[in-house]
Amino acid sequence: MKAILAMLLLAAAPPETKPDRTVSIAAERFFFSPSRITVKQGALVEFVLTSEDTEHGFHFAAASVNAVIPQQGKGELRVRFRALKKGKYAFECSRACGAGHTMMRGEVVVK
Ligand SMILES: [Cu+2]
Repeated sequence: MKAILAMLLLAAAPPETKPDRTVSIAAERFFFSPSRITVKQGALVEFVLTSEDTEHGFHFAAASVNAVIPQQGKGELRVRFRALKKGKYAFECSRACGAGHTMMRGEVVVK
């Protein structure tokens, strides 16, 4: 199963447009790898999130996204945004995945 979400850091990104940058992110108890992603201001970015174990969540408030990363082998979550504003934007796991769940976070840096 493949989920594609189009969303924004202020501006919507049409799903048919080819992203400027694609970043693969692995989720695993209890971290994202990489957990810090630097992107250029103005870039259309696509994250491809997969799990190395159980189901996780991907809550990225700046882009109004909160979606499920399927468990290992069950697919991926694709998330798109246009990085319009410079700054640091946090994301975190939003599915209770165990003892270290609240530590499972990262950030997007727009430069
Ligand atoms: Cu979690």
